[in-house]
Amino acid sequence: MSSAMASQILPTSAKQVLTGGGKTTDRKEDQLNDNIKEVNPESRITSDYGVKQTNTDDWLRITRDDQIGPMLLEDPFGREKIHRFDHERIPERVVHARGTGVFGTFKLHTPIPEYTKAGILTDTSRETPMFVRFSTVLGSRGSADTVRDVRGFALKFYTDEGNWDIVGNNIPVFFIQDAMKFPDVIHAGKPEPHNEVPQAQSAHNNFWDFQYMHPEATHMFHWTMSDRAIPRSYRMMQGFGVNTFTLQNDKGERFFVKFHYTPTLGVHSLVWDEALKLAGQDPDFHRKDLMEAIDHGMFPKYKFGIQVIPESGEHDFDFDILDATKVWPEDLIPVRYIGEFELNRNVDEFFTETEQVAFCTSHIVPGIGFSDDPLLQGRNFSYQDTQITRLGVNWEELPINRPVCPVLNHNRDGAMKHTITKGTVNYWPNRHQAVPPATKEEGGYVEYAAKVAGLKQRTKSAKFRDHHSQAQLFVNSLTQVERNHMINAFGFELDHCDDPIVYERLTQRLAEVDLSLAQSVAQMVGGPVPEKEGRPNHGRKTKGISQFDFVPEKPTIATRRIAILIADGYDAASFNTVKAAIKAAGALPFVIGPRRSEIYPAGWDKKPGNGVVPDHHLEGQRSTMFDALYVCGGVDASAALAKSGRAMHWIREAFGHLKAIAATSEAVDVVEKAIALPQVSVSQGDVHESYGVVTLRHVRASSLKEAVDFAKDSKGFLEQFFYGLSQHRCWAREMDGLNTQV
Ligand code: HDE
Repeated sequence: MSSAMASQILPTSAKQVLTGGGKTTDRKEDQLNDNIKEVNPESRITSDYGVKQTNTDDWLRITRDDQIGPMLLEDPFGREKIHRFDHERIPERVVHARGTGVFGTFKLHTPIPEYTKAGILTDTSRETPMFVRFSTVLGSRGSADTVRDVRGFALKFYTDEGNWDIVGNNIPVFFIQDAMKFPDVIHAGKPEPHNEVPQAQSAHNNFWDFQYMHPEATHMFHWTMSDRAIPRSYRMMQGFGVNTFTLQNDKGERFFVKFHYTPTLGVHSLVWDEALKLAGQDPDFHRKDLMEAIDHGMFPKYKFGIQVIPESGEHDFDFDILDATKVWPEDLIPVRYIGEFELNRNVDEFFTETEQVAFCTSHIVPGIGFSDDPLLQGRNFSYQDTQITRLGVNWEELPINRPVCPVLNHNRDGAMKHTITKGTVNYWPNRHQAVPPATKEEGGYVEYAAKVAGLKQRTKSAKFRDHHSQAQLFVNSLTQVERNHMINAFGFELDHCDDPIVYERLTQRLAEVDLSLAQSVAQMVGGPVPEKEGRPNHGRKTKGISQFDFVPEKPTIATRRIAILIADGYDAASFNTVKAAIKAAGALPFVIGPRRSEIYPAGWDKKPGNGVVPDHHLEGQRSTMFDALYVCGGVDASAALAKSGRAMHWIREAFGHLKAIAATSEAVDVVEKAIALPQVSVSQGDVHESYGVVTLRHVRASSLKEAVDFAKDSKGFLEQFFYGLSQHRCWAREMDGLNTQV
């Protein structure tokens, strides 16, 4: 095999080995590289114990006169191959089984020594390597990415003082206040016990039965019925540590803290119909989206922020700050952004990195501590325990989990121990003074000396019993668009419950939060429509709840996927201009034709090289996989597209999913045929815009001069098209009821 051939088929890491590899600026990457098996043109298949094999296809067997005889148990290679295969699977995570991971780097820009002595939060010269795993909660490892669910957003910082994990979600609150309820909420959400239905869905009797029976879930289930539970991309999703942690400074003072991470691309979601379709059309949609962006060098970035409350302020609020079913409203406690992380490297191997990565909320570093948040306290027990079941007791020696700082102690043995510790003693204290604990001055972790006194009992403080105020705060803070989506989400979920007691009671619970919401849902799903509010709505709102609060300051279409529809006879000038402009704006153009072989422009011979080979064909992909659509003109191309039911469906569906659509010359007729465009609302020269559909009718570029003219004309056209896309979706289309043609 030539090295050129090898570099085509080998994974990135192996390519690095072939091309010399070398040290990077990332300590974790260097450490991982030491574990990478070298693959080079001289590599040959060996058994696991190192013997080169000549045949890996035929089991050793008896043959006679070209007749096949019995296989021999003796064959060590045959047995090794099958035995290894039989044991390839490890238990999937009991929750968050479906996920994807990437590497990244954290950089601090604003040190906070006033709150903490943690090096990662005080030293701006550091670049801390990270591993991040995104996940859904309920589905199995093979389930679809776009289902309605909470998303896990777990961070592992490989700091100089040890690993620090924030095992967060994309929703800032949780269903339960006490870890002891976790098996119940998860059992209720997972497939039902009698038939293992449904997969990766909360739309079933048991889930909603539990939500009603367990009122502390009220706030959280409003979040999961909002658009937060159907993100457009992991790159456009917030993350939250959810639990209340503490920070401790050099003076020994302690502060309560919540961690936030906010994407620079804004917070955006799919629309529900699109999410449903994608679950079948491209179950890997989110993981592919993330890998694609990183492969293109479009590294997702997130601002890292903190909300801080001094220890003395613990009881200053009408909610308990240790209650994970409550947010700390941003109007009261603003988020202060102190750093940024970017995700910049895809894994080399999914199993050894993403599947074997293991997070623990209990993994904190000096300067960071726990609080008495009862959910956090339980989590601190659970994660270490689950990793032992999933990966074995030596899971922290696995390359992906290993800290970048020295690890040395007297823990020993257990299955699959890798490291070899020299020395004659494995206990402390010992006569050699070998491996003593560290002092504070040496960077040892010193627990905060908290005073604790009280009664031992199974109860929580009174503020923990208010389950409605923040649910109201959430609903009140949504925009009309978001509220409508939430009503439809409740409608969908409760429609999948066939036990009337489940959906009837749930709508009664909704009336304790917002009467008109409850009425709308009850009308959709059946059962008595509540007439009276269960309790008065306090009417308060706060920022940081609505996704519209996170629109990037400067409109951007960076990283967005734009489909360009063409057919034979397309107009090359407009095609080239628009495609180049999309790239220049940092977005990704994808050419879609009736076939994935060369498509020829108007006025050119159908000779290889004169046209363009599309990235996909109309049947191979769907509009759901793109953020916007440009339909390119040309007489023959437009006639062909207008005749294609699938092309019509692409346009209609993109319109129904509120996406920006643009068309030039004859393609304007194609778009108008597909969708009943309402009256043109904005018209600027030849450019017309109506409900996010931007058209430029008079383009003809049969000559160079005309092509240049088009490039000039297209300025307003492209600006409007791109602006529409930067707003993510055309909400006016939905508000005015025009999106029904999906
Ligand atoms: Fe988890 N959770 N969890 N969880 N969780 C796990 O640990 C658990 C909770 C979260 O990408 C498990 O390694 C308990 C809240 C994420 O590998 C397990 C309680 C939040 C991930 C576990 C909670 C999370 C997990 C399963 C209630 C948001 C995926 C596999 C006290 C802040 C991490 C594993 C990854 C995974 C237990 C509640 C987030 C069983 C007992 C609240 C992102 O240990």
